[in-house]
Amino acid sequence: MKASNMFAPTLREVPADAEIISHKLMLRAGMIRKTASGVYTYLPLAWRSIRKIEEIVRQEMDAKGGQEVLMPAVQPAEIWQESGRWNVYGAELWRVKDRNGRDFCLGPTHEEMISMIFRNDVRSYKQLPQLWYQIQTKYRDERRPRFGLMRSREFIMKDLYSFDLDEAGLDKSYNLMYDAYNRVFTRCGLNFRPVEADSGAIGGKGSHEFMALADAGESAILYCDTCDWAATDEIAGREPLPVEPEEMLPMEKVDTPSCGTVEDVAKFLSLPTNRIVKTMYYKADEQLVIVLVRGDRRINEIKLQSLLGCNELELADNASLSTGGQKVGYLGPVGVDKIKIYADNEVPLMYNVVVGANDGERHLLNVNYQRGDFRIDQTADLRYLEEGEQCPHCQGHVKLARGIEVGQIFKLHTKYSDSLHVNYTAEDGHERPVVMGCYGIGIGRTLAAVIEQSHDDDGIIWPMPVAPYQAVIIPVNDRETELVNTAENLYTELIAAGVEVVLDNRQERAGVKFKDADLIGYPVRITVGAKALARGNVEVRLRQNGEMQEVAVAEVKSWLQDYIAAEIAKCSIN
Ligand code: 9G3
Repeated sequence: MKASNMFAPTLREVPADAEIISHKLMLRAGMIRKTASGVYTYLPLAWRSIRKIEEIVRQEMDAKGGQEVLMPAVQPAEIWQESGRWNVYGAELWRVKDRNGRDFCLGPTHEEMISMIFRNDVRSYKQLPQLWYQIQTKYRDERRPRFGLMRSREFIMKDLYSFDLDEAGLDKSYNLMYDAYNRVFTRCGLNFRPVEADSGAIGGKGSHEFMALADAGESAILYCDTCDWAATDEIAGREPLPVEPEEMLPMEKVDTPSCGTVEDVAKFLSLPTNRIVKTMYYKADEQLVIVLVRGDRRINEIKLQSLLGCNELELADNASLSTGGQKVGYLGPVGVDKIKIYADNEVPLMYNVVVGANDGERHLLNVNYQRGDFRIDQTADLRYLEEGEQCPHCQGHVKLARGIEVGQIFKLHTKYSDSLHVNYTAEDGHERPVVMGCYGIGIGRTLAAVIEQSHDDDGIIWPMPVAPYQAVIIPVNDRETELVNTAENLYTELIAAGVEVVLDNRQERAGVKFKDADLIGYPVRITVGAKALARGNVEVRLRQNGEMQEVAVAEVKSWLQDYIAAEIAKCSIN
């Protein structure tokens, strides 16, 4: 490719709405352009990298027995009505009408669609298992699209669906995909961790998210600094540590003026916050409930909502607490009879705790659940696991990291086979529901994550396997014939050898070409200059560490082929 013709509109500055580095760099390197909020055009450089990521994905899906299909993006409302999801999703489901006014949606995912295809044409157990996947554009009308390709309204996803005879079959398919995902992200040069994930609203147990570690990540991961345990902060948890028994002291009511928070009360009473029990009122589908958690912990509303099984969950505002003149900050469980009380697992083990007195600006000291001072209707793991706690699996310690979710795998069990009656005829002649799994990879997100993890102040540093081009040749001027001819001949030789190389033949100063080369992030920069050429050499510079060396013109091709092979091998997996 000659730079004089390459469409890569690089920028010195970026629009203010680009907040994270990958978004800024993809705009500045002339890789993407915004067409509408959350809707992007992939320009040539981005599209080359996207296609390389897709090729890696295809190879690994096919290696596990995946069969590639391409389903429509436009989906008839009927299949979503049959699965019961048409009314579950709100504005995020991108609904459209056809010329006859019939309802469709632009597919955000394809469980319904793929289930119909299976239901229409697969009958016998002999045909199972089946692993079907596609790489296709998805639509989700996000309320707040941002961060470029990280959270867009139209995005490319690889989604694979597995169909098995039974749970044992699903476990096998799930493990095949788990392994395939480790291979895909390793080959893309990503630093990632598979983490146990909340299987969310789509039901079924068993889900892992593949997180690319990055400070710009929207997900919080907790992992152990010693063993390979890792989980999203939404589900991470551990058994309560054993508590030293104490003599239960007599309950006592004390004035605690202007102590609205746990910290205020702890300071006023010169007690650590872990001697206080926080009392929070929530409205669960309009029903008031009380949640108790140790004073130094945070309530995990994902776990709470899952326990309560409610659709809406929000902290009760003061207005709904006006019962009996109670004040926020002075609420407690003692003496409460009508409202259901849920407590985190740590609470019933505590001794001589402090709670709000439900009586003006006062607190109760030495409250003991084990003495019956207050009621708990249900105890569960309702808190966030905190950084620094002991690992749930070993003596190591919990660390916190941000992550970009680039892949997610789910065990669906028979969620869709039940709702959509997707059955097969078993060996014994009985109809059985097929057992499903679904497995997604965000292709654009993977590209963005690579850039988040691999850049410097000058621009992108591409891992070789997903670089848009592998090398750039820069003649330092366009006047000296020998210099220009050497650059041209080298370019022709490398193209003939199958090296993905750009010749920067623009009428620009060398400095501009060097800046663009660093911004775009070509892994290798080959500079053709008079001094080195006088010695029969060109200068080769590695983008990943700035190392420079002279290589004889005649040696460049083999030197480059070896370097490219070595860099790809660094990202390969056994
Ligand atoms: C919707 C809308 C948004 C959605 C969904 C449905 C997420 C939805 C979950 C999944 C599960 C897996 C196959 C590939 C991997 C992920 N957002 N999910 O079902 F209607 Cl608007 O998509 N699907």
